Amino acid sequence: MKKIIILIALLNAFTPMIFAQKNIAQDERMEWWRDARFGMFIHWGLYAIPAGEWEGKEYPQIGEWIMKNARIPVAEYEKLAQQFNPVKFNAHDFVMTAKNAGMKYITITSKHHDGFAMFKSEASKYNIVDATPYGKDVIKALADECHKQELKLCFYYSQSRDWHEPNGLDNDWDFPKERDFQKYLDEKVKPQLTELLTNYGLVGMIWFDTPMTISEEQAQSLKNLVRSLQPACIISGRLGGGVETDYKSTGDNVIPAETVSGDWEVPATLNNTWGFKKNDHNWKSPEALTRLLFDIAAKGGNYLLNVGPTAEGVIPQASVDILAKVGKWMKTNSECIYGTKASPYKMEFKWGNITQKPGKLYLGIFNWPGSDFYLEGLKNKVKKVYLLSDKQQKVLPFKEYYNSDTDHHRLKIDLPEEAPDKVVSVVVIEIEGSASVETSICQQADKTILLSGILGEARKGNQPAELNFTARGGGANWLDTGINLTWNFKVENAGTFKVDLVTTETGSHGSPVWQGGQIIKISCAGQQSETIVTDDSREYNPRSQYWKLIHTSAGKIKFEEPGTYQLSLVPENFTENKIGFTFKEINLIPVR
Ligand code: H79
Repeated sequence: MKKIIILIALLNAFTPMIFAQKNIAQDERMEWWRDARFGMFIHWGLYAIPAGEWEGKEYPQIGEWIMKNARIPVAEYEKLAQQFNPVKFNAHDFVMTAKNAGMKYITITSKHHDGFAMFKSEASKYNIVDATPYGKDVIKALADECHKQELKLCFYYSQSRDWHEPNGLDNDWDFPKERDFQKYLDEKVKPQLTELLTNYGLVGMIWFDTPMTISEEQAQSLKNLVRSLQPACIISGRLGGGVETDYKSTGDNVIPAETVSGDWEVPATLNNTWGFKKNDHNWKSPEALTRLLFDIAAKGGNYLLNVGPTAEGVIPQASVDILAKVGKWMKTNSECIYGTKASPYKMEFKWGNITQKPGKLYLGIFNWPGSDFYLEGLKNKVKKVYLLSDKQQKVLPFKEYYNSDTDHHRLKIDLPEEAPDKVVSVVVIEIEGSASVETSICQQADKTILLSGILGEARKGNQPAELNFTARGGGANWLDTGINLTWNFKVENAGTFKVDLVTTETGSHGSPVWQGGQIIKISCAGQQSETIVTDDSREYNPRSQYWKLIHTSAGKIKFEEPGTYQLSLVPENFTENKIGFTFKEINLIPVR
């Protein structure tokens, strides 16, 4: 009997609907997304009206959180709907802004934490068609335009937080008492997801966010619903309940330090907010964004970059202009982004990073070296080298070196003196076979030795310890006494080297201000040095993707002869309020 009931339930769940022709394999579902690499996030909702200010007070945090940050009662916040009239909204403009930037998909907030639906919904009258003077379904207009222009349309949907509903999570100012979360899932979330996956054609993805306490069973039921309605629809990384999704999402604005396998995406802001804030003009530069796009692709991820339209329905001009500049670079260089795979190396380089396609490496050079350029550690035979921006593909001279003592490969390329592109110049290397690289740390052509934090081995006593890095640096748990970080590396040319200890500004979420003053002990080749890390008292801003490298001189080391050496770093006096040590790397620089 039980089996029959389960069977019926299953049949029901998979009742063929318009888009549910078959079960689709993961690879097939992810194909367009893996090729795309670059998408547009749109945070648009009622929060665009207050735009960061409530009752004369400005709120410094992210704009779409104003309802919670100002503890606005539902009855007050709801009234914003009566003012929401985005008459300047034009779906074509949104889509063209994305297309001109080279973006291949759009992910728009269909319902954010404030609970307001930007689409027509039978499940809740609190939606753009039924509750605003505007009265039109902007999601429908955007869906139609995306289908016409062959951009994938994806929906952000806040599945757990809903500050409008007594049974949704996280509104503790109107609804401090117990809630029936399951009832909210059944009566709002599931019906609305069904609407989104039924009324707007093929949906590229549902982007869930902030799962909070959603259970495994509840999350699984949302997943089943999406799968049953549109098997080709991707489910993003923040569903919750430990349920497997189609890819992983990094933290907001968090860029990994190294190449990461599998499918993942960085959701990121253009300024310091997602939803529009009238006074936030802290825009990232097009140059920085272009480099981030390349770097994220090189580490194996997608970049989902946000715009926050105004209450009138326009994307801020500053955002449009910045994205157009990224798009200008993409027009010449998109071959090194679309459909590429992560770098064969684990680490980024001082000069930039690498993407690849079968038989080709794309070197994205941010810091142009002048004429002599060296790529260390590539084992493949090189067939041809040229600039991606050069339509003629004029051959750049190159020479391959191999040192059998150290088993080290080095490729020298003669580049033009001047960078072809001030932001990211792309050098194409055609290789034989699939890319294969050395994993050991070797001395570079200029004789420096780079000990990246991420390549270090963390130990507590003799036990392995965890390392935690993002692009801005990191380290081990420095408060854990007995922690040390070691590197093994090969020295080809002996001599004396300066030890350059590199950290980045400020600390972690727990200690927002850089304290400085920590003592770092370094030992290598029987020599020891002790260094006090320099103070830098700027504020930590998790939404900023800029950081300053702080160089601290940590003495000298002499290598008497070539060979394999070990260096270890030991933190000495870390305490709760001295944890602001965001470690990046150590450079061993030859003293001439
Ligand atoms: O949709 C965007 C954000 O609104 C959402 N995710 C991205 C994609 C998001 N939800 N929660 N968070 C991000 C992180 C929450 C940060 C918080 Fe705070 C810190 C909540 C409370 C303290 C920022 C500062 C918001 C309120 C104060």
